[in-house]
Amino acid sequence: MGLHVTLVNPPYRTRPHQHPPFPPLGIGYLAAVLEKNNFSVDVIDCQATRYTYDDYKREIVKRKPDVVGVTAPTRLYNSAKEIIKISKEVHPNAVTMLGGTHVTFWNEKALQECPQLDVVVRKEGEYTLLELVQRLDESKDITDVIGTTQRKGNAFVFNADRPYIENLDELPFPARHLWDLDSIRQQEDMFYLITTRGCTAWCNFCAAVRMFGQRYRVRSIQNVVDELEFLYKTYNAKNFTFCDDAFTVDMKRTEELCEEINKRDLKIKWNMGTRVDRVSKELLQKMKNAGCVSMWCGLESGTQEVLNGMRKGISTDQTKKALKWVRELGLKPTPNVLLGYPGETLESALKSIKFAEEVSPDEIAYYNIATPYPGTPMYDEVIKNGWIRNTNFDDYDATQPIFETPQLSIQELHTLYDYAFKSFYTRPRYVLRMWRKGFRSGYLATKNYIYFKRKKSEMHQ
Ligand code: B12
Ligand code: SF4
Repeated sequence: MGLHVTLVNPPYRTRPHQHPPFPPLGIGYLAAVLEKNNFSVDVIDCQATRYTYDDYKREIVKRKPDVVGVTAPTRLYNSAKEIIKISKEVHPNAVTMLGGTHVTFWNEKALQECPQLDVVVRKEGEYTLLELVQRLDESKDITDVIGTTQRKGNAFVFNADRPYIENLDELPFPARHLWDLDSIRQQEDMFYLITTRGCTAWCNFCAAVRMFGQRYRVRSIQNVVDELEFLYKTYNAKNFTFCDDAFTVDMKRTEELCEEINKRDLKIKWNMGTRVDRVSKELLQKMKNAGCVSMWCGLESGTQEVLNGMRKGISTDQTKKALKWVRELGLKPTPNVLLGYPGETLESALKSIKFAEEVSPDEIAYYNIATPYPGTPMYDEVIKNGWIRNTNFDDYDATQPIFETPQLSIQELHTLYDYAFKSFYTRPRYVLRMWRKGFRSGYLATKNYIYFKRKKSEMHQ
């Protein structure tokens, strides 16, 4: 056995995400590739275990890592730096690495801001991490490994990007066995997987497509259903979430996937997210027949000019049509609305809120505040115009205004965000509709109604 690697999911420094924990697929894939190549790996998932930094320190003292790799999307970036600092303090000889969506576009800055950090891995990480670990294992120099940014004296070396993995089938399934699945499943009995990387669109606010590329790379249907079947048979898994950014871009492939699920007689339920312009009623029906129960989608805005400004590439008519089909077929829709994109006015934001209520009047609506993630054109625009008002990445969870424009102030955005939820959940017709769906739905809707009615909203004043 060669070097030992510890991979870490940092804790939230403030306001934990409300989502129940599950093995993050990024760390799962990295670990699986290392294991396949006979390196020993363990995972410290501070979110799943609810570890504080003190708990992490106690835990990392017990382990003997030669490499500590930490995942760092924007919201966890500050926390990831803290984890790197503790790791180096405890194991000064361990090589420390950060990877993920934030540091990919904040690579030199991360090295500047965190003296204890040795290597930043940019974009897709599996083979870059493997090469780093292999070279370290053979005591070879790592400074020219592609896909990384590193120190060289007082300067930085920005090595070329690593080409994307062409054949995703060659990756092993995520190493979920490194997590305490029993405890995770007690919180939510759901298995997460991803079948594609990249997207054909190029929305201005999206970090994912800048990470994984504007080409839609797909796993074969056999390979995807093998993973489903493996989880079904090994863990008796029945509920799945596909984390793909746009699950149905290749509609023919989605049909084939559904056929294969049915052919193998997997009695499963699943949900997925996609673009509203990449579904048809026929496809949705086939998906339902294969166990699909719900669909989330980026509705983003009810105003065509704002949608065009985002380069979302959809029309409000497409959204109306797609959500009508979803509802007619009895699938659960979860439209996501993005409030405050540059160019948004009070009027257009209110129109989006009403649009969401019109096209998807029951179940849930999800409102996000436009957040400028490094690496996106939206971030560049916000910085260039001097609109940024909050640079603490702990707050970049899309629930708080981060910037203001001449059209919309921070205060107005706060008010709009609160109003959006209040407006959605305090419609008497909404509560009635939800009671028609059953006791649980009606009860929750009533609870929400009372909660939001009591909440003060300046929009009504
Ligand atoms: C599933 C998902 C979630 C899940 C779980 C997140 C998770 N930890 O996996 C939940 C629902 C909790 C979630 C929440 C949020 N999410 Co989210 N989510 C996703 C989604 C759709 C898939 C993630 C995934 O599994 N990707 C596939 C794996 C293989 O990729 P990966 O995790 O990036 O890992 C690879 C590389 O990054 C790298 N890597 C990562 N870590 C490390 C570490 C080391 C040491 C190395 C070497 C390499 C490395 O190698 C990995 C393998 O190739 C992505 C979009 C996407 N396509 O990635 C958005 C995405 C990650 N989410 C995003 C956002 C904005 C959020 C929220 C703020 C949204 C919100 N309103 O609450 C929160 C923030 C939570 C957080 N912890 O940051 C943005 C992140 C932007 C950014 N700069 O951080 C993304 C990219 C979506 C987008 N369109 O831009 N999300
Ligand atoms: S459709 Fe979704 S994944 Fe594709 S670029 Fe737009 S936001 Fe990103």
